[in-house]
Amino acid sequence: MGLLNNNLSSTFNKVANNVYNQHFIKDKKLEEEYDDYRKKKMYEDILYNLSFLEVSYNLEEENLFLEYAKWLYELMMYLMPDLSKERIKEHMILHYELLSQELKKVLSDEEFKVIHHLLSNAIEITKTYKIENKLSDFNKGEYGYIRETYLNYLLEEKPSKAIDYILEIEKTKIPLEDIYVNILQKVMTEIGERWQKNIISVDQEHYMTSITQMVLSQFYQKIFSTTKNGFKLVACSVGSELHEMGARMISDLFEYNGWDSIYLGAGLPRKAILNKVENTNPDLIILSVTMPQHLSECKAIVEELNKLDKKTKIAVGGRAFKMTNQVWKKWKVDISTDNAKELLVWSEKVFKHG
Ligand code: B12
Repeated sequence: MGLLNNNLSSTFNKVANNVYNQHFIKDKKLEEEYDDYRKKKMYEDILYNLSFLEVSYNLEEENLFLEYAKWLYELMMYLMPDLSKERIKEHMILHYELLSQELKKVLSDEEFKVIHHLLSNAIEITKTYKIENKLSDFNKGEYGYIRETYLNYLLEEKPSKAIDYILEIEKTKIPLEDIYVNILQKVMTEIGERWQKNIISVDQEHYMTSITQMVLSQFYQKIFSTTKNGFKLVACSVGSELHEMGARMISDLFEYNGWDSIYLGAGLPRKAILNKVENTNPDLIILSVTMPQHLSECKAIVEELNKLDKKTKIAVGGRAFKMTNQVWKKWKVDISTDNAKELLVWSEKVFKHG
C-alpha cells in the first residue's frame, strides 16, 4: 500500500506547500536566515523527506527514517555554519511537527499512527543527537596510505597521476578485489563524507567519481581475459537510482573471476530488467540500491522476478540496505552482502564449478 494512495505526487505537493508556508508563519526568524537559494532547497528537502517517510512506512522500517533524520541534521549543520546547532535543531523539530500536522489531514487514522510514531522518533533523535567530531580514519589501516595518496591526486585534479598510481599499485600484486573494494570503494565513501560535511563541492565530487570510473575501465582488458566458468549474471541499479558504481564493481569482479557479466547500469524500467532475465537466463541477478527511496521498487522487482519461475538466484545490496534492519530477509531473495568481495565468497560456495 502506498502511503498516500490517491494521487501521490499531487498530495505530496499539497502537503509540502502547506509545511513550507507554515514554517515561515510559525518561525518568524526564518525569513532573515533563509535567502532564495535556501528557500528553494528547503522546499526540495520537504519533498525528499516525504519520500523517505513513505519508504519507511511502506517497508515497515522505522530505523530507516531514524538514520535519515541523523544524516539530515548533520547535512544541515554543515550547510548552514552561520546558524548554531541548537537553532538547526529547532528548524528540524518544527519541520517534523509540521509534517505530522499536515499528514494528519490526508491520512487515515491507521496510517497516521505509524507516521506519527516515525516522526516522533525523528524529533527525539534530533533533540538528543550529538555529532562526533572525530577525524576520518579512511587513511588508517591496510592500504590507508594508498587511499590517501589516490584521494590527494583527485583533490589536486591530477587525473593521469591518479590513474597511473592505481595502475602501479596493481603491479605490486595487490589483488584486484582489494583495489576495488578496500581502496576505490573506501575512497568514494570518504568523498561522500566530505561532500556531506561541506568540505568538498558537488563539482569536485562529480569529478572524482568520473576519474574513478576511468580507473575502473583501465582494468577491462585484464577483467575480460580470464577463463570462463560458464556462469552468467545480470547486474543493475534499480528505479531512478543514479548510483551505479556498486553494481559495476560487482559485475567487473565476477567477470574477472570467470563469469559472463551483463552490466546494465542505472535508470532501467522494471520491465527491461525482467525482460533481460527472461531472455538471457542468468544464474544470478544483482540489484543495487543506494538511495533508500528506491527500496520499494527493488522489492517490487524481486516479486516480479520470483513470478518468472526461473532458476536465477537473486542478490540485493547497496548502501540503502545498511540503513534498514536487514529488510531483505523479509523478501524472497537468496543473499545480500555488504560488498563485492563477500558476494564472491558466497558465490563460490553456491555455484560449484563443474
Ligand atoms: C558518487 C556518488 C554520487 C554520484 C553517482 C554517480 C554514479 N555514476 O554512480 C552522483 C553525483 C550522481 C550522486 C548523486 C546523489 N547523491 Co550520491 N553519492 C556518491 C558517493 C560519493 C559514492 C557512491 C559510490 O560510487 N560508492 C562506491 C561503490 C562501489 O560503493 P557502493 O555503492 O556502496 O557498492 C558496494 C556495496 O554497497 C555493495 N553493493 C552495492 N550494490 C550491491 C548489490 C548487491 C546485490 C550486493 C550483494 C552488494 C552490493 O558492493 C559494492 C561494491 O563492493 C556516495 C557516498 C557513499 N557513502 O556511498 C554518495 C551518497 C550515496 N549520495 C548521497 C546523496 C544525498 C546524493 C544525492 C541525493 C545528492 C543530491 N542532492 O543531488 C543524489 C541522488 C541521486 C539519485 N537520484 O540517485 C548520500 C546518500 C545519503 C542518504 N541519505 O541516503 C551519500 C551517502 C553521500 C553522503 N555521505 O551523504 N551521488
